[in-house]
Amino acid sequence: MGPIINDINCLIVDIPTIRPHKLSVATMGAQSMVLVRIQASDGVEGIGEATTIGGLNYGGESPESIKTNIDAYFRPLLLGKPANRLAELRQLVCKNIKDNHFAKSAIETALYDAQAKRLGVSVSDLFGGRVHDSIPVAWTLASGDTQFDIAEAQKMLDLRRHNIFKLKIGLRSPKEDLKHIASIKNALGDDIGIRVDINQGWTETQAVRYLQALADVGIELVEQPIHYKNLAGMARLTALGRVPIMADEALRGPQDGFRLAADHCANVFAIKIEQAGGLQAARDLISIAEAADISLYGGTMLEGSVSTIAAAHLFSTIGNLEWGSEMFGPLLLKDEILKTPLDYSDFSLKLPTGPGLGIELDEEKLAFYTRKF
Ligand code: MUC
Ligand code: MG
Repeated sequence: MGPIINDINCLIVDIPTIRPHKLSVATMGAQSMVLVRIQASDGVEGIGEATTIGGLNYGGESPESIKTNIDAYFRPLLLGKPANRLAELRQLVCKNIKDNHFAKSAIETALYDAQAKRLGVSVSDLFGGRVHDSIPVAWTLASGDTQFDIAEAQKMLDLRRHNIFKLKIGLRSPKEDLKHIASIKNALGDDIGIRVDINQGWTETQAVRYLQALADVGIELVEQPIHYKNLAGMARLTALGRVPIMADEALRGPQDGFRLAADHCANVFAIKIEQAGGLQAARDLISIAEAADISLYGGTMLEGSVSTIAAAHLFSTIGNLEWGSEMFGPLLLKDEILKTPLDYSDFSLKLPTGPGLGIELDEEKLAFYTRKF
């Protein structure tokens, strides 16, 4: 008989950010990560993570709801089930639990970590193996202060950590945002790629009015400018062809991806393993994009190291990750819960070579940052 799932433990880990992180939906001073640890009868442990932005500011799942739902629904459903039958487990979970994509992703990541460790391979091997050993990583400038952002970007360039930047806009008026973008663009020069993420902060009318201005100041990509449900609007903005449009919040799994591709709602898909519903769902989404000639980008929910590296394993298997990634979440945090932090150098994130996710938790740090109820 194969290994069975013996236990599932779920904790919330709170770590402050290095500076306030300002999005159109929230200002973050800390990140709350839900860590899932799954123990199997063969002694193998798998780790997964579910992390969202600003409690319920970004979407329908919060750290607290994720933990409650894992403890109350996922755990009893999965205890005693075969730990190595990943496709069967995914079907069981999807049949019995609707939505809850972030929680599903944490559970599935832990199962993949354990299964890869069991087989002595890395998680990327379970998705066909790496095409890349490292992934380009953009940094998000979101302090809310133009001069601070410029200094931060210069520092990242000097450190050779990031040479692509994403600006969070949509909190201020479009005119103020345009001034902010132009100052940063002028300071950094033409060779540095700059994108913006509006996080649904604009109406379609504002987007019609200001997309050309964004293109004129040198913005290369515009992420989720309008409400995630306004797919017809996304299609109209994409058809304008003023600047490439990337879908983020609108992509909550393969079915959304299929609809967006069929209706030409975006030029680029931001792939997030949590928003998609897990590694396998994200892989399905990637295949839909590839079939539709939609470009790919590795997106983040500002996850900590566990989910960041899980996503990176999957992204390393993509032939053409045309727009790179933004897997910088751990760098936004004041401290790290891994024994060996992830390797960010030469403007990219290096994939670890060890089995599973290739990471190890620092139990003391974890205990220190774990929320005590
Ligand atoms: C998002 O909407 O893409 C990614 C980078 C960042 O600063 O926030 C996230 C979420
Ligand atoms: Mg986004």
